[in-house]
Formats: sequence, structure tokens, C-alpha cells
Amino acid sequence: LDTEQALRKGIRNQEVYLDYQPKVDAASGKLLGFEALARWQRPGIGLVSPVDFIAIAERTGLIPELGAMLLERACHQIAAWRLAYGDCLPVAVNVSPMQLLNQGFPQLVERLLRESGIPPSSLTLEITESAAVDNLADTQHQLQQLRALGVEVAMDDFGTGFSSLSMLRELPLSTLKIDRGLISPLPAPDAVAVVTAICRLASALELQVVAEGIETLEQAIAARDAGCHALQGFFYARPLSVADAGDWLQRQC
Ligand code: G
Ligand code: G
Ligand code: MN
Ligand code: NA
Repeated sequence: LDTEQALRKGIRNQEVYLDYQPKVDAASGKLLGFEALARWQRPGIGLVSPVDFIAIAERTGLIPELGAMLLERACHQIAAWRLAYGDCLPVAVNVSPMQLLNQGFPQLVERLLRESGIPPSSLTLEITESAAVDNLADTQHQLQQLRALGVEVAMDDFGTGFSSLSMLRELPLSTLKIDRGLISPLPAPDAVAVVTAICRLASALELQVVAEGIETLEQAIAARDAGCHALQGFFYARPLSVADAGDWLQRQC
């Protein structure tokens, strides 16, 4: 309860904010966009992981408010970067299952796109497999409405165990993000085989592939050679402050 009150206050007081992790083109190394990652700088305690405070927000009914606030923040950041650096790169925002399945979510996204004036294609929503598996029909319905708005949708943490391959046919996705658990053993031959197979499948379904959690040059090369289009991970950059992400944009746009 204490934590719930603190989070409620933290949302109001801007203690919750977004960092931005670069995603680069596997072939050229050029900046392709960012993933927005939520952080809570809790007074007297320090940085709280989104794993913890998103779960609290879901349990206590704060997620619609928190999710909307973060999404609005990301849309305004995209707008600000477009103004500063011209035609800008897409930003991916994580959406929790509860947030996605909220009836009014597509309308919220539509409103935020309108208010921020950004092109819909500059926003990617990252959803998790578990949400989709538990509520396939509802997820499908929400994603269809979101794609109709023109936003991109990525399946996050792909390959962590909840995935069903039939889901890939049934959901209108743009991108698969291969989970770090499958990327970190690269370039071990068995991991190469799995990642290559996922990339072939994705290619047949016309999905882009992002490899997450790239920490070494060897992993980057193996992921590229296996067919991943985009790479993300500490090898390139940690999640960055708005100012540091702006430096990347300045250098690479
Ligand atoms: O940044 P970090 O690795 O600590 O993130 C841990 C987890 O928290 C990841 O699974 C990530 O998807 C999730 N996460 C980060 N930011 C957000 C957010 O804004 N909304 C939701 N729903 N999840 C987030
Ligand atoms: O579930 P999701 O993909 O949204 O999780 C993103 C999380 O992964 C964030 O917490 C981010 O900080 C973390 N992350 C990003 N790159 C790396 C990496 O190269 N190695 C590790 N261990 N974590 C990473
Ligand atoms: Mn993610
Ligand atoms: Na992930």
C-alpha cells in the first residue's frame, strides 16, 4: 500500500520517466530508432525496475494512468525530435497486457497521435506474448484497430516460451523481437540454428526481426548473419537519457 501511494505520487511528480535505447541496422550500423524504457527514480530509495513498478501498477489499477502518461511522453518526445532533427526515427513503447486490452486503448493512441502531430508510423507498440496467448481474440481485435491507425506493432520477448506459432499468422504484427535468452548464446551453433529459423519464418511472414540483448561483437555478427535486420543491446548503447539519445540523433540523422 505504501508503495502504491508512492507510485501514485511519483506519477504525478514526474519521478517516472523514459530512457531511450538505440536500435541499429544490422548491415550498416546506422541508427534505426529507439525503444523507450520506463524508470522510476523513487525518492529516498533510488531507481526502481519497471519489472517491479509496472507489476504494482497492474495490481492496483494504476496502469491505465501510468501507461497513458508514458505513451504521451513518448509521442511528445518524438514530436520534439522531429522538430530538432527533421524527419525522425521511430520509437517503440512497451505496452502492458492490461493496457492493450483496455477497451479504449486504440482511441487513446489515436488521440495522442493527433495531439502530438507525429506520423503514426513513427510509433511502434511492443506487446508481449503472454497477453496474446491468454486473450487471442481480444488481442487480435485491438491490434487490428491499432494497425488501421498506421502504428507498427512488435512482438516482444519472442521465443521465451509462451509463443505459439499460429499466433504469428493470426496477429497483425510488423516486427518480431527475439528475446535476449536466444541471443546471448550466439554464436553457438545451436543458437545460430534457432535464430536463423526464426528469421526465415519472419521473412516468409514479411515481419522485421530485431535481436535484443546484443552485448558483444560476436553476437552482433552472428545475429546479422542469421538474418536479423536490427540489433539492440549494451554493445551499442545502454538505455540513454533524452539528452544522450539526442546526441545519437544529431550524429546519425
Ligand atoms: O529497462 P529494463 O530492462 O529494466 O526493463 C525491464 C522490463 O520492463 C522489460 O520487460 C520491459 O519491456 C519492461 N518495461 C520497460 N518500460 C516499460 C513501459 O513503459 N511499459 C511497460 N508495460 N513495460 C515496460
Ligand atoms: O522485455 P524488454 O525487451 O522490453 O526488455 C528490455 C530490457 O532489456 C530493458 O530492461 C533493458 O535495459 C534490457 N537490456 C537492453 N539491452 C540489454 C543487453 O544488452 N543486455 C542485458 N542484459 N539487458 C539489456
Ligand atoms: Mn521491449
Ligand atoms: Na524483450
